[in-house]
Amino acid sequence: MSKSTIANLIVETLAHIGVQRVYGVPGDSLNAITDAIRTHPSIHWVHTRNEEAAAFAAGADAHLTGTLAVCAGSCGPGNTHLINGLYDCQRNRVPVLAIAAQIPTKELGSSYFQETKPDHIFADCSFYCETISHPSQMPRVLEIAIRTAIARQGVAVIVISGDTALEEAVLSRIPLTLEAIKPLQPIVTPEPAVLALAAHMIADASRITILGGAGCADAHTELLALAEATKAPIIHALRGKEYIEYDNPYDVGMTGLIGFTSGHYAMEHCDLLLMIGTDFPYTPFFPSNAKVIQLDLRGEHIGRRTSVDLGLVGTVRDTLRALLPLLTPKTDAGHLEHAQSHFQHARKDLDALAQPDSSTGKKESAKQIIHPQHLTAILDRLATPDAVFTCDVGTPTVWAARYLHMNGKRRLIGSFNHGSMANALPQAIGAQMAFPNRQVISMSGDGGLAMLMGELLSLKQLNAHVKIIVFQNDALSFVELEMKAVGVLSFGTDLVNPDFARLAESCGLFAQNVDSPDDLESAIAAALAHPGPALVAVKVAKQELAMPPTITLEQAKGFGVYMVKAALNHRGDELIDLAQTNLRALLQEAIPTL
Ligand SMILES: Cc1ncc(C[n+]2csc(CCOP(=O)(O)OP(=O)(O)O)c2C)c(N)n1
Ligand SMILES: [Mg+2]
Repeated sequence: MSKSTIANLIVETLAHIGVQRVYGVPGDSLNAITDAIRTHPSIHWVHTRNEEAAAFAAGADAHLTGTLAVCAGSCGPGNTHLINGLYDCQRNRVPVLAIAAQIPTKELGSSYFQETKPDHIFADCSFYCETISHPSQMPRVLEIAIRTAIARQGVAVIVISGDTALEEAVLSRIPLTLEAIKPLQPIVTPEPAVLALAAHMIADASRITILGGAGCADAHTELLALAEATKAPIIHALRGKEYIEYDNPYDVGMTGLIGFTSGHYAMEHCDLLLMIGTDFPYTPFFPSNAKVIQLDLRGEHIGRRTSVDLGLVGTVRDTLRALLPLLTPKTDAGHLEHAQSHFQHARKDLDALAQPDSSTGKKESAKQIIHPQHLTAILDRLATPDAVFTCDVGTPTVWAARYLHMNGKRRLIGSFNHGSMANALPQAIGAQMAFPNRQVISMSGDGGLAMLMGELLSLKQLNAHVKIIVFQNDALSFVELEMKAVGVLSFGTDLVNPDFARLAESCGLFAQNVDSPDDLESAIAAALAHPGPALVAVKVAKQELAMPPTITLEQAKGFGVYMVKAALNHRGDELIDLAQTNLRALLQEAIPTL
């Protein structure tokens, strides 16, 4: 190692544990760090147009590689731009280190140009946020930050002034190795007596349902063995979709606000719910009359969504391995079969909605509507077996949840816990940088894309071959839907959009607009085949019904109130629009009798 500055030591340490990329935007206060990266042989600077995008991209990189990813922002606004993306990383539980540069040390506390208090502003979106104010703290503070991000699977922030980064390192050792970090992922199981209690409860139950989440990531085999032994249907939370849904005969879909009927059915009809590695947040969707066993590595999560009869603290794979031998396999598959047939029915209905209008018997109008379900089904069919999908918060998340098929190799990344718009494009950038040869598809909302549209420029510059599919409904559609569901008139949700294809072309992308179902498949195929970044903006039906097929009385009332209000306000056109695009949804996704 060359004679080191603190900045060199930081970069050298990161490279030593395998970090290959640092996402960010440069700035005076970051100069020492960016210069150390410039001169380093194995670590690369990934230049985004906004620090928020850098944090989102680092999050996706960490999600896919399973290892630490790093982003950086200069002092003041460079820090504050990072925040939304870091919240997403923290809540997606991915290990990300943020390097937050600070103003010159001698100016601290004087309300200097760009001065902020990083330890305050990052406190809520990180597990660790410390300032390196003297060379003697290095490399210890950095090591603790790295270990915290990996051990707790979240964000750690180191704050450092430009002048401190330029100081000579006191210690030049780099003791941290990947091997030293790996044991931080432990094997945890509950004690045998608690497992025996769980086995008793399972033996006593006659209709068991499993709700699985992202905690099942490496436990597909064990989860299926549990379902087989208990004859239980498996519902997944959205973050569990990529790990649970594939090769899974017990899968009965998703529950929650954007889930579908079979998920609700399996939940409502069980007498024992097994929550496995999930922090599914929507209390009203839990069963009202069932016992609950919850398994989670984080004991503090147990019982925070619904009351739990037995909590199991442990890693999912290891705990299930310990529990399975204690179970007497059940023989009555009645509950499972009911749930499966309900699922097949719901799936058939959803798949029918993914057909173009003409194939559902609807009379062809002069200009056919493109249903977003149809678009997503085409995307699902044409994407490669190991494609990485990212989906924007808004209706693209709904369509991804319902129409993308996971297979154990494909990946799905969203902002499923933080729920931030504009996540898909920057996450796609991170995915593509981590896996340059994999197909990466960003399912972008027109609102979401516009929010971080500068990142279109990053694609060409970074040679990132991301394929962007814009669900162009000229609205903040999901919010409109939420407004309708509570009986509020749409307000502030219209979008006046540019010609997306021309815009993208001027950013160096291969691009097309599509407004007819007849052109859809060829346009998507051409974009996916293009050897570079590409965008297809698809004019999709605006008022497509995305609410769960199980519409609660409250929600149904809301729609009713909306219609009355709309009529009173002479918004007949909107009503007709809603009716046209949703008629078939309302007919085909009949409210189930639970
Ligand atoms: C940063 C941020 N601002 C606002 C919201 C509230 N919100 C949720 S979905 C949505 C609309 C998204 O619009 P678009 O990207 O066009 O997707 P669409 O639902 O229209 O398909 C909004 C405004 C949010 N989740 N995140
Ligand atoms: Mg939109």
